[in-house]
Amino acid sequence: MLKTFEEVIERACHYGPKRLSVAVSQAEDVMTAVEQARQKGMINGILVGDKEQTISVCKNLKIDLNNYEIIDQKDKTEAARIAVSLVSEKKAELLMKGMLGTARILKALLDKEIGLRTNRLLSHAYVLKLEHYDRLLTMTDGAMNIAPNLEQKVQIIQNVIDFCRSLEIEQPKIAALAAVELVNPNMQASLDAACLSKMAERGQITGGIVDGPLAFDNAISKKAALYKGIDSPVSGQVDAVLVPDIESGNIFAKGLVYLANAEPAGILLGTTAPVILVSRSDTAVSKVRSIALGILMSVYQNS
Ligand code: COD
Repeated sequence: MLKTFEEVIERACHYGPKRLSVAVSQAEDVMTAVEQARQKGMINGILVGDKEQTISVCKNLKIDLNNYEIIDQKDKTEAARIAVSLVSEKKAELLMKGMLGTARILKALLDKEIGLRTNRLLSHAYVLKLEHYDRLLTMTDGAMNIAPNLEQKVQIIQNVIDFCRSLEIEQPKIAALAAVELVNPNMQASLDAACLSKMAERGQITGGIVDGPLAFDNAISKKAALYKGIDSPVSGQVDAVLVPDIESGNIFAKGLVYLANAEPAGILLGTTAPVILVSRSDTAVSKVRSIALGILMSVYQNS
């Protein structure tokens, strides 16, 4: 089980280099991350974006563009589509969102002709390393599915179980979060969480242990759970949390990043190939970590 980003990066270096297609490359943090990942032997890059601006950014950063293939496309929507197509045509093994809005790249990914759709729901996972937690904590879905219903939550959980397995976690422990740990018929998240837990018990979700409803304190702390009389197989050892909707997930992750110094990594799941998807405001460090996660997921998908 990989417990830190250092371990994740070490493993990704071992599996690299993989071909990475970058959608809209002309940004310093994007190019800094891509170059660091290249220098570590994780990737070779195909840069799709405004060539003139990419050259200028790389000149400032002293990055030698002879190590890259560049496809010139100034229009961001078109650049996203080209970068996605490179992956669907198997000219690249991974995709990375560069300097463009999330919804724009998601639309290209969902495109019936060029996109990276599978028969699964696409969902996003944020991976966080927190100072006082002994392993990586994954949260889903705070970036793609706006208000998932139970059926969609089943798929989001299945995606995150597979992702956790790419981190060499044999039986990932997933908490379906709500505001309470008892079912309250007026709180949909608690009803869904109870169903998800039962569905995992009955084999309708496979490969991991799912428990819920759990409030976040009971998920993350065995002591808090026991204090409330809850004996949960996931408490205190949770690998991933399912949040009720995009707002709760987004606020959860950004709260930890800005108030608890968590450095996030982000990846899109359920696609034919992994998609590195972090916020434009996330640092180059986050982006390198996300590339590393993408490589592990790619290896897992193709194993
Ligand atoms: N997985 C698989 N297929 C999907 C998914 C999904 N998660 N979402 C939509 N589809 C398919 C639909 O079945 C349909 O065939 C097609 O895609 C279009 O569906 P729409 O009309 O619902 O999709 P859009 O284009 O209106 O919206 C899709 C988005 C992903 C853009 C939308 O859900 C969205 O805006 N999500 C939030 C993104 C965001 O702003 N994140 C910011 C946080 S960083």
